Amino acid sequence: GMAMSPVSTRKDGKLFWIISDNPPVNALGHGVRAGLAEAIAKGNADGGVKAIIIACEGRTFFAGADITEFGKPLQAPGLPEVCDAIEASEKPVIAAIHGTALGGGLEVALACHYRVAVPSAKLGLPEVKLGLLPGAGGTQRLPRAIGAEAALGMIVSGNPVGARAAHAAGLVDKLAEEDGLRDAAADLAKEVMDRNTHPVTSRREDKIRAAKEDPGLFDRFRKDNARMIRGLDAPEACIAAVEAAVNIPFEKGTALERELFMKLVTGDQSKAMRHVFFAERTAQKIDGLPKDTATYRVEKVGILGAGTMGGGIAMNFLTAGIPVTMVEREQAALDRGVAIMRKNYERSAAKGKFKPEHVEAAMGRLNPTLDFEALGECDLIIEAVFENMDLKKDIFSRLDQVAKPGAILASNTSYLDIDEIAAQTRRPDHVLGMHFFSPANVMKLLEVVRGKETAPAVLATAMAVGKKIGKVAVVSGVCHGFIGNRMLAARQEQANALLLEGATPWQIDDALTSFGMPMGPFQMADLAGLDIGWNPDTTSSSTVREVLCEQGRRGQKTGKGFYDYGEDRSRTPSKEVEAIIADFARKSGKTPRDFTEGEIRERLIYPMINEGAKILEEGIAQRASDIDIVWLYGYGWPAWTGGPMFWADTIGVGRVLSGLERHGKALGDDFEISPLLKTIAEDGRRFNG
Ligand code: 3H9
Repeated sequence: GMAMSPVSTRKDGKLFWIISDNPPVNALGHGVRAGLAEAIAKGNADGGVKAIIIACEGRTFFAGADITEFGKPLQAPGLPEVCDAIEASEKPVIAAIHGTALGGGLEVALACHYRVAVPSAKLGLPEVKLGLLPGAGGTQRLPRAIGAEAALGMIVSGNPVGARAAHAAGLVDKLAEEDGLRDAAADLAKEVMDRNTHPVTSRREDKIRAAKEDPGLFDRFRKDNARMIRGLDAPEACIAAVEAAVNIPFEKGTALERELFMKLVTGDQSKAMRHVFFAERTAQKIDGLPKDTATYRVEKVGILGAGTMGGGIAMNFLTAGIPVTMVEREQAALDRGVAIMRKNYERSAAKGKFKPEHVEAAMGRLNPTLDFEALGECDLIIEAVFENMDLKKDIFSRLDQVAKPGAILASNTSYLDIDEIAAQTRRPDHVLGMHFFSPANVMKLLEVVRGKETAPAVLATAMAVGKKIGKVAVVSGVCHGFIGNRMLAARQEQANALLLEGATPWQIDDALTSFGMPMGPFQMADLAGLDIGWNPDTTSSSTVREVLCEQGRRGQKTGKGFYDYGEDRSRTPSKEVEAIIADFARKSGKTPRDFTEGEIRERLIYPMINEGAKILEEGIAQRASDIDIVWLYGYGWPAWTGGPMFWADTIGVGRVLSGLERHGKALGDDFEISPLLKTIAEDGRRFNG
């Protein structure tokens, strides 16, 4: 009944307030929709009411439909009906917007006759990021409010705009003072309540006229954004719906929108992308740790090493406003590192991602020094020197000497045993791994490696720090390579074996890029440099990679590796490399054969899933969705498949098992199928619940 409704109403003279209070983000679940519909009817039925205002309590205006309701039977009223009822209200309805008016939230606002917002508010239609299109009239009303071209940009990117920009575009009618939203809404209501007519977005024609006269707009947009929308179903649906807004009547346009929405919401891509949305948030939760576990203050960060990783890691903190002391052993290395950081910032500024004055502000927070003792004042110290256990052990025992009591000591190691490193200190409870992914200032993943003795508060602090610098942090236990690189190694082993069995590097890479990965293992190797860990003094032609290095093919930086590279870094398959591989295979007694793309893909991806299952059964990852997040944000796994474990769920874990069994011996003498994977397959269950 109404008593439990998250929506309440209040009469204030001639004004009728409709207030939603549905924490945390005022999602438009069934209760809110029913409450809104009832309240609009009530306001219209009351003869004394002249204007209606919709506002929200808590941190935000409606942030969208309730995503947890998707995939379940709809409980009436649906959001499109609620929006239509708002728009059909005889009395003007004013939306009072703070926080984020997103998705269904902006659709409600668009159905209102007027919109007032505080300057800090953000407005957007992010449905595309969930594999959807706005399904409550947004694709039809937004173009009518701001024009088709601007609407395409917002709907297909899914990125919100600030209230000031929205005001300039005509999406917001009035900007309020930051703390004066309700007053401003009431003022506007009083100003308009005696007018005879009010703007009805669905009836507007003025803003879509330009697109009617320029029908080529849509194909141009498709072409210009081909890269961004590759592989995805939702963007094309968004474009088609906006095109309909321009060309056919509103009622027909909304019918098309509805049809497209239903198709997408029940499809695999949107299911996967909704999984990603919740997986990202679930990753923050640490088993056995209360949500309110106290954290340490991190106001000053130390970074040891000014190389590519150290510099990239430092930039995250500087950008977030946190001062960094960066220590190197030699002035030249320090200068080089600082110069690269500055260049990276300036490049971002040139691309418009950063204001020039922010470059100076960020660099101004950096204290580059050769003085190891300067780390003594830091709350968190991250070691980012090269991968060598003896070196790291030495560094951690020295860090333990200079770091202040309570300081957290973290290693950016990608493979090494954190417990062994922690044992070098008198504070193993204050040691953990913080593993960033290259380029560290760009990739969103942070693996937080929990040592045997890492204290809860230390773990919670590292997770909070990750969030503060805009990363998605995932907890991993200690093992060789942690979650991400351990699975990468399983894939690499198969890639190397496939080469000798007759698959070419380009076939192998293509099998992954056509799946949606940004690059394959051999493109990745060329980019990183084939000579990482290669020693010209001890090289013995024992792997294809060694032979390539011996012949001067050391990757992109030498113009050739597995591929040949042009001046513009364009990549072409190399006959020379094919000959080297064939020769190598012959010497190892292998007879090359042909492979289909499907077989290559199975050989590469199924063993990764198997490794993921082992990571789960050993308790290295807390949950399958954490593994998905690692691959999505650390390696660019395509979001529309939901990550490796969710993809396995989608195609069926049984299919993965039978594939692994079918490949049998080819997977290697040491290859073992994970007992967990086997059980899940045999029970017909899923990794992700
Ligand atoms: C849509 O609207 C479709 C319509 O066009 C058509 C309908 C017919 N539903 O992110 P946070 C939860 S599609 C359910 O940590 P922040 C979230 O899981 C929707 N739950 O906070 C988390 O739960 P927990 C279009 C939701 O301050 C908690 O709220 N809208 C929803 O960092 C806090 O979230 C979107 O895509 C939801 N819609 O960021 C917007 N939203 O605490 C999605 C959040 O248990 N939301 N939760 O882990 C966001 O982008 C961010 O949550 C927001 C706040 C920016 C609002």
